[in-house]
Amino acid sequence: MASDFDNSLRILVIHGPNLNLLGTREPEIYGATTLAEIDAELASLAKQAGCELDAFQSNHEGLLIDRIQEARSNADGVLINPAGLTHSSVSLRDALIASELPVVEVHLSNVFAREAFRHHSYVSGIAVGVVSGFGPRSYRLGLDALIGHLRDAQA
Ligand code: CA2
Repeated sequence: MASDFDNSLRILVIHGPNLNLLGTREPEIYGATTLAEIDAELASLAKQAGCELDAFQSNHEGLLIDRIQEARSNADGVLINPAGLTHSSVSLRDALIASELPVVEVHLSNVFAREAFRHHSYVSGIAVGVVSGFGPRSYRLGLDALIGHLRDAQA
């Protein structure tokens, strides 16, 4: 665990490809909230809970994998919306496994109410849990669940 000397937990939030467009396109599916607003709210919730939070978005699979590899030594858990890579990336799954960190997967939309190709996730099987379908609230619920999981493991 990264925090050997104090009780504060470090959470890495990962946003996959195209999520930088949130609030600017397809609001009927993904809502009007921007990614910056989601990150600001998560940072505030984490602070209230006494946790440190770092958020990272990229449209490049390799950069996401690099950041997850780094997290092994500087984070205690990962909250991730892998976006389209959810349904395609064995490499992202492998990086999450290699990090040996607890992972919570979140989705804004209910992927099971959408096209069949969105029903399979390469991440869900290695995640502690999945939150899908609640818009930006999915991130808040996922963060709360991840912090709760990490605190249980500390006890
Ligand atoms: O519902 C989710 O959070 C998804 O992870 C979003 C992905 C989609 O491929 C997954 O099946 C479910 C798509 C992210 C694209 O985000 C956009 C945001 C605004 C405008 C266009 C795309």
